[in-house]
Amino acid sequence: MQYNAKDIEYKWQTTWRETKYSEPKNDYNLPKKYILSMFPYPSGRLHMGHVRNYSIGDALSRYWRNMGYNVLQPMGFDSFGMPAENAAIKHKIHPKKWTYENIDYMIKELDALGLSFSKNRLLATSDPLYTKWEQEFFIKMYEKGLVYRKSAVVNWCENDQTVLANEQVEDGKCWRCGHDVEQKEMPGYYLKITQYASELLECLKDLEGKWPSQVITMQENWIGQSSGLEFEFKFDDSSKDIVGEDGFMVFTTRPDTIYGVSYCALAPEHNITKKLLNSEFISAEVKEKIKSMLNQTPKERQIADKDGVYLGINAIHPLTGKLVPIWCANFVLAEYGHGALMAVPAHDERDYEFAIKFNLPINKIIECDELPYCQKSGKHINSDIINGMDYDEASKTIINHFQNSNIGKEVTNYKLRDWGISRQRYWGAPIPMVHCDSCGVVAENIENLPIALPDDVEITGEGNPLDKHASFKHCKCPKCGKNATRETDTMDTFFESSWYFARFASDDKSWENTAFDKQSVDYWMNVDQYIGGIEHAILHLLYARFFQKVLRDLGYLRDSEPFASLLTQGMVLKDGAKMSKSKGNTVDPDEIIAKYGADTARLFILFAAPPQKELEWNDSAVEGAFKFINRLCDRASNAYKCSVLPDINHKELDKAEQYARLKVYEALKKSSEVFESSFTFNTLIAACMEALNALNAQQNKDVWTEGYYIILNLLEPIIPHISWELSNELFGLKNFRKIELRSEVFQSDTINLAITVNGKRRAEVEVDKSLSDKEIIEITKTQVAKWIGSSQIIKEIYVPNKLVNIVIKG
Ligand code: ANZ
Ligand code: ZN
Repeated sequence: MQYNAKDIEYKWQTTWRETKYSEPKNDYNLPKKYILSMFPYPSGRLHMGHVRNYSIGDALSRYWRNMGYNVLQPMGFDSFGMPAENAAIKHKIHPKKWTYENIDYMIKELDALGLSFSKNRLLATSDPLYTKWEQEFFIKMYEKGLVYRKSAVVNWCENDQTVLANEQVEDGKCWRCGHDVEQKEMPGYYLKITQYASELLECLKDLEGKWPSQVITMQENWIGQSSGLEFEFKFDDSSKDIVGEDGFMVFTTRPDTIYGVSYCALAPEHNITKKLLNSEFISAEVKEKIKSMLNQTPKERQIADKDGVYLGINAIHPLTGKLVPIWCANFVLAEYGHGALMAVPAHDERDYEFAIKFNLPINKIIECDELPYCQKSGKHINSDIINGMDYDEASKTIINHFQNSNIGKEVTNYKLRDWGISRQRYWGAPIPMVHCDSCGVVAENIENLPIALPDDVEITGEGNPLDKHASFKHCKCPKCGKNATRETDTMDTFFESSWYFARFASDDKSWENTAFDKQSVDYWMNVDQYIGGIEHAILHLLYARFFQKVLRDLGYLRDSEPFASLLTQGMVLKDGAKMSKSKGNTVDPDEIIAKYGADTARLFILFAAPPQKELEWNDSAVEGAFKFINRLCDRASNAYKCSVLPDINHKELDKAEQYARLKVYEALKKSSEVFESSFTFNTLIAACMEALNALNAQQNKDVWTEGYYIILNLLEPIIPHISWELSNELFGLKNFRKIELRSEVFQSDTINLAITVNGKRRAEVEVDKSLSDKEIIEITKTQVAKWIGSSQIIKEIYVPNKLVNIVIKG
């Protein structure tokens, strides 16, 4: 057969569309698999990273369909966000038009790859019907106290003119444009992800072995749980008068070091620091110092030398009663613990550096040779009630003492911060809140949703166009009916990607009337296999886990975790660097499809590397994939048409025929392991190639036909178009089903043995099982005669079914 990729692919893509091959069945009694690839941003064109991601997802989907499962593999677009607006500013095209035109084009590209996505459930997150439900979630979360408004210092990107979440700042730079992030105080809405910190951490344990350990560790660190003691340092009388407060709280993970405290330090943003800054008590010089620290971004502070200033006030040590000086220091984080710490320079690196610089006392309280000594092991000294104790005992004793005396308590702290979701941009979901002079901040009435984005805006790049849109901005208060103003900030687009997977799981016919149709969502959720880039290890994957739990608690969803299993695919490289427009090393998927066809592209991508690893683009390997498909077509003439597999008596076959069958069934055996756990498609493809070669080394038509049938079955998830074409010719598409292994193929009368001489592997030999140990040793000796030479044989060791080791002298 002459291989004509273009016609074949067009033909089968048409068939799949017309027969609704890719649509899941509405039969909730069938076993199901929900396979999901991370949906794309509609930037305009697919890149090779997408092709890789979706080829993996489609291979898994097709495999499970062939195994008789009801498969949901949906697709959609994460279609709100800044690039659309930036394109609008640059090319004077409306973000909506730009977005939906891109979506139309990308759908064509996805179709051209033969990806079996459900079309009924296609969605774009900028659809008003999507906005409607997420605004409802927002309001329900607000009613539950999971959304709140506050003014806070936020990450501000001047280039994108918007606030960024902590998760969206990478090394002090904007995750989108790379511009330096500034600190700016601004009001905004926050989602209380911190309320779920412990559960988010706890549930990670259940994901072990099912999610990459790297992702689990990154999330653990990001959540950053630590437990310790919190207590109040009381001021001495004169400081109390100056500040007008009793004291301040500190958090320590090392209560055992309490006798080593020689000063306390407050963050520059700490309330008490601010009070002093606005008072007459501290000198202009001290104020200058504080102001200079306030002007540093957290990132600058991290790399800056330790710096600080004495605030002229003192606290009383809770156990010794001694005076402790209070400093303001640049290494104290305003947003962690209480923004204040007890410093133990002898046993903490940062406290030590600071003490050396400002000549503060260093009290050693754990036996050690060198300072600072930051380990926990060692006996406590100079520590009154905990003298002689080790870390565990000392910690417990101090915590008990504080708790029993009611002056402190054991607490757990998290690094995780609440998620700021306000964005000062147009192309996003409006935050459904209203500001009323009489009622304050009021949630919109659910009946009024969606609060849709107006289309008639002028996008200039300066300020938020919604602020200048009178009919959007001016509204009636949902509570008192008076004139009010609508919130003009829009939501972080990660809000949309935090629940799209559950929306897909809901029957599309219900989308008008409900966020989720319970029966459908309970059947499909959770996602059996999620596939996407490791770059989402924290951001999206943490937010999605949080949403799943919130939506569960709001009664929408049942499960606690959205993604049962996660596969993070590696990057696509060319010339050793990640393919990117800026480096100019991209390969356009459309061109590869036009030249070779989608099957070649898919085969190359799945053959070149295991999916978790980086994939280096290689033109000659693409050519090789194309040649393999051609060879597969050529071989079709060796098989005959049939509707039932030939009945083969394995025992009656000759060696080459038996070997060919063995290779075919080995590939079949491998397929379940590959599709169900390891995902090393490359090894399966290699096994199919080997099987095809083995078939070619024999002439039995029955063996050919059976082998060819099975190989097409195994390759269908990878190269679907040509597999359907060839199958249809020969077998009438009957072979896309579960094929049982045949045990007799694996039963052999011979065994393979390795032969080693003095422990070094020298040869391999196939021997008849019925031979005695002695006979076997004699045969193997002749095989390695050249390594034995004239040397004396000292020992002959036979490890049954494995190897023979010959030990010689010299
Ligand atoms: C005394 C001490 C002695 C501490 C010692 C450590 C070692 P993790 O483990 O990351 O949770 N700390 C508390 N609040 C802070 C803040 N707002 N900014 C910067 N540092 C702060 O860190 C907890 C430890 O970091 C606390 O335990 C505190 O120093 C400091 F040998 O207290 B420790
Ligand atoms: Zn009102």
